[in-house]
Amino acid sequence: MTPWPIPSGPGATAWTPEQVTADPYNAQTPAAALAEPVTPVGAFFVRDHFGTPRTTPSRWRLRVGGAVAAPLDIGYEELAALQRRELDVVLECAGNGRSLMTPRPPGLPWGQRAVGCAHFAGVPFRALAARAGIEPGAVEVVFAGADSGTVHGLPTAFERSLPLEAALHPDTLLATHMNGEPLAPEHGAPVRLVVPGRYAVADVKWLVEARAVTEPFTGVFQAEEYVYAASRGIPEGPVTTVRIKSHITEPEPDAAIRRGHEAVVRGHAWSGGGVPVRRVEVRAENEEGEGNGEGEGEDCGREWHDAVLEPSAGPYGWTGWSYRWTPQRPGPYRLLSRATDALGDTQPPRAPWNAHGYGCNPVASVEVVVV
Ligand SMILES: Nc1nc2c(c(=O)[nH]1)N[C@H]1C(S)=C(S)[C@@H](COP(=O)(O)O)O[C@H]1N2
Ligand SMILES: [Mo]
Repeated sequence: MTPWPIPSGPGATAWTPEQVTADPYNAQTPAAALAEPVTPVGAFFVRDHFGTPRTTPSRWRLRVGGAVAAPLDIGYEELAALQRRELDVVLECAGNGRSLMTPRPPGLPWGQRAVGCAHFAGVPFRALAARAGIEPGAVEVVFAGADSGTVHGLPTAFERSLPLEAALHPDTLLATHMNGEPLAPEHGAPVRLVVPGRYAVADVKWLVEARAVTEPFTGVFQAEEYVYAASRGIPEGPVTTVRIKSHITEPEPDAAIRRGHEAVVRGHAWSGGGVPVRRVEVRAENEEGEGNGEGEGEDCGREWHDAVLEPSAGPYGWTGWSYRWTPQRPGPYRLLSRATDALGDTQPPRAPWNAHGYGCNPVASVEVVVV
């Protein structure tokens, strides 16, 4: 494995996620850590439904069965010896941003920081599928975690399925490492699934079973939770591909910016399905609808300006962007960012609403004051 640089700087090791619920533990990435190109593991958001099952690599086994010619059972050492792949991947909870929706749908009240970008290493699931020999009648693969509990009064394990073509995609990984370190317990140690470009509910942690099935899976986390339901204007069905989104990591909310001085507006943008980000635009609005100070004739703060994009960290990582802003007039401002991907999908002006509060990707905004 290539070593991965651990972010340095004041407080880098002290970053801890901001707790949203204690039991099970759910926490979002702190703002300072989100500004890093790669989110440090210790600061990375955590989404657990049932708590963290503990095991060790030496006790861990993965069963591959169901509609296969030759079921197999593999241990950590044997898995780790197979050909590996490394990818930068944005993990975003489908419920990220839910608290921006009105009325607020039920579910964890995530702000906009149930997201992070990490460098994962692992073995493509297809290598094991090839050994086991998926039978022709199979349509999906169900992936199961070691965790279980009660949902809607019924006992259930954490299980999610993928269509065969997604399960067998060369970038769908049985990940063992995150940012160059063996997976941490809260992020699925010793092995988790990573399905780049899909909402992170697909990334089953503490993976213990993969079974090929001949009928679409209807488990609670597939057919009841993590579905777009009662959507206004968007197709209903399971959450799959991550929607185009950007966030602003600098300046921070309520920052004071000096008039006539250049300030840098900065953030990341990402999309799903391996589709690259093509454009990020920034707009500065003030109360009087004034322009952003870049000269006369500005369209009263209603204009979008292209941000400069950094080289992306591969098809599934995020893209850093920046925009240099020199405000001329004092007062409160709202800075907005809007990303567009190579398919032309762009962030909507307002949070798109659905009953469970998924896929919330409105233009990002931060309020600052020019002094
Ligand atoms: N086994 C298991 N895998 C799981 C979950 C879970 O509760 N149990 N939560 C899922 C959800 S909804 C998300 S958003 C991601 C979060 O991954 P992280 O905690 O490593 O950030 O894990 C997914 N994988
Ligand atoms: Mo999630």
